[in-house]
Amino acid sequence: MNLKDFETNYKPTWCPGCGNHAIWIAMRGALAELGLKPENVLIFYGIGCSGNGANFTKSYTWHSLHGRAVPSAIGAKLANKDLTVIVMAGDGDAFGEGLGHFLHAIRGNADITYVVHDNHVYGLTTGQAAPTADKGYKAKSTPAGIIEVPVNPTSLAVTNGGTFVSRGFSGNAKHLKGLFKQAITHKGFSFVDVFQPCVTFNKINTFEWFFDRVYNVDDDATYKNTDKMAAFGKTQEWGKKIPYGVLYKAKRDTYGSNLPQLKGQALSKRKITTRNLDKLTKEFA
Ligand SMILES: Cc1ncc(C[n+]2csc(CCOP(=O)(O)OP(=O)(O)O)c2C)c(N)n1
Ligand code: SF4
Repeated sequence: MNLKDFETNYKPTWCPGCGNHAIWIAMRGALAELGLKPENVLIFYGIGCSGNGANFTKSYTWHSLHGRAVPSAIGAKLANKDLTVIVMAGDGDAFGEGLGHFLHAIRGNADITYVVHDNHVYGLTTGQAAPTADKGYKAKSTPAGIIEVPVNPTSLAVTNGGTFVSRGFSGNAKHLKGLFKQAITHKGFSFVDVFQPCVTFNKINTFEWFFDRVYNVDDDATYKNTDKMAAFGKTQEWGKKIPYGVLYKAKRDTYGSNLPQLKGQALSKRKITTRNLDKLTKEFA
C-alpha cells in the first residue's frame, strides 16, 4: 500500500500552503504503512474545509452534519468492530457544535480515532473565531476581540477519562504520520489535536507563530506520558512554549467491549412475547 492507494481522482481544493495538506499526506501515509486497505477504513468528516477531505481521500467516507461526526462514527464501530473508524473535523465543528459529543466519547472510550484540524477559526465560512481562538482574538464575528477564554481540548480529554491524548503540528508531517499510526492502533478513543494553520484567514496563529513556540514532548526522554498530573500540566502550557506529541496514555476497557449486547448478554431475563408486551409497556410507562 502507498499514498496513491488512498487518493481519489479529485485534487484537493484547499488554499495553497494550508495546514490541511500536511494532515492529508500524513493520514494517507499512516494508513498505507499500517497496511490498511481503503475498503476496511471508514472516515467520518465534519462540515468545513477539513471535511472536504472526504472528496480527496479514498476509503469509505461519511460526510456528517456539522458537529455530529463523532456519534455517527461510534455507531458504525459498534455495528462493525472490524472497521478502522476515524473522524476528521475542524475545531469549530469539534469544540463548538460538537463539544458535548467529544466529552461523552472520551468518557465511553469508544474505539475510534478523532483528528481535529485546529486552526482557531471557522475556515469554510470565511474566518469567524472558533472556540479555541485566544481571548482577544479579532475576527469579523468578534471585531472587538473575543471575550471568552478558549476551550482547552487536551485538558478536557485528560480530565474526562481520555486514554490517548495528543497534539500534532502541520509543520511536522513526519511526526504527524507516526502520531496517526499510534492513534489508529490504540485500543480506545484516541484524540489528536492538530495545529493546522489557516493561511488565508488566521493571520495570528501562523506557521511561524507555531514554529516559534512548539516543542515535541516525544523527544524528551524524561517526560512520562502515563503520569496523569504531569500530562495535565503539559496541557495547561500555552503562550511562549506549547507542547505537542503524545501528552497522555492510559489503558481502559473500550465502550464496545462492555456493551451487554455485544457481549452476547440478554438485556432482560424476561422473554418479551406479544402476550406480555402490554403488561411490560404499562410497567415502563
Ligand atoms: C449546525 C450548523 N451550524 C453551522 C453551519 C455552517 N458551517 C458550515 S462549515 C462551518 C465552519 C467550519 O469551521 P471548522 O469546523 O472549524 O472547520 P474548518 O472549515 O476550519 O476546517 C459552519 C459554521 C452548519 N453547516 N451547520
Ligand atoms: S480557508 Fe483556511 S482552512 Fe480553509 S482551505 Fe483555506 S487556508 Fe485552509
